[in-house]
Amino acid sequence: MIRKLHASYRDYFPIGAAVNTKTIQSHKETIINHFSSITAENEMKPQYFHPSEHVYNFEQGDIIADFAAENNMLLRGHTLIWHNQTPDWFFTDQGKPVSRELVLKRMREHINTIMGHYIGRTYCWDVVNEAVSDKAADPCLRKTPWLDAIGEDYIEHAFKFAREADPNAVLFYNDYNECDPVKSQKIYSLVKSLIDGGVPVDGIGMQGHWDIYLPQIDNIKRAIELYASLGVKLQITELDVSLFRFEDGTSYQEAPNELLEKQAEKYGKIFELLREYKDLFTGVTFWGVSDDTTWLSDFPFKGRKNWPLLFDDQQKPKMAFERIMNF
Ligand code: HXH
Repeated sequence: MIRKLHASYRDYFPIGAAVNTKTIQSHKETIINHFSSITAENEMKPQYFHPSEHVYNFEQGDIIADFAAENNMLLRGHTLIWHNQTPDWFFTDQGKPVSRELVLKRMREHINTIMGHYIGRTYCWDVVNEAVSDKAADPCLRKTPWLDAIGEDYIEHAFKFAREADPNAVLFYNDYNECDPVKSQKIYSLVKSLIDGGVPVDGIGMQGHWDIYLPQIDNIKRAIELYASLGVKLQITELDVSLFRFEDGTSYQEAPNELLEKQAEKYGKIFELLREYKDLFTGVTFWGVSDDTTWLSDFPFKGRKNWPLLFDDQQKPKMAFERIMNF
């Protein structure tokens, strides 16, 4: 008898995983057994969808959307407006400086075409990803080509275009380091000013790229309460719990048991907290399926093996899985 993760959380929130066109085959059983929602790890980013002006490539995204539909899973769209994995053509005009109007027009067409293609299949979208700066001293908005080309109102335009493209999609602002007291305040201010201005933001996506030490549960709790005070929906959109502090370059061939125990404990506390706040959360998504394919084995150190997920390299449930299943 398989104990299914998503079934255990049926009365709480959908449980998702980031997948790609390879893992939906190689990890099919694990995905179907334990998750009720999927996100494309890369295939639904601007780079893939919109490689050059008026050229769209939905092939890879459709494979993932078909997999979701065949298996009755929710599909989270990730992501429309971002400074990474976005082609340069958006911000160029045959060697001339690009005009604000042209970039806005491209943004609208981009959002319209992509959301239109997946209408009725993606129930929500990360409309804008990672627009807030990290450092206390920096202005709230990260310096990006979108900001440079359009100005500070690029975010409100993105959300308005998104609402227009698919009025039923739940629209998220998504970011990382979202529990850091400085950054969470900036994210709060940004979303507050959008909502106060009547911009259609429905939710805040807390990425949740965490580790066994940080953020502390108290900071996660504080961030949840801060964001919830805006009256928006919340999701954890990219959860993983690294065995290493961000800047620590230590590497191991095997995951030390003592660290896996700490990880199980951290996951246990995180899910205890999320269950407590179940009325606020409309989804919790892991950034991968099992440890053999995690992005963290190439980031921030190329080739430094990590074990941040609930399933091991053989897709077997880890201690962390047991911990969040027993409540
Ligand atoms: C997420 N970014 C993205 O939303 C997701 O699409 C991607 O697949 C993986 C993670 C997390 C992230 C944010 C900033 C960042 C790196 C990852 O920037 C740094 C780059 C180098 C060093 C430190 C931070």
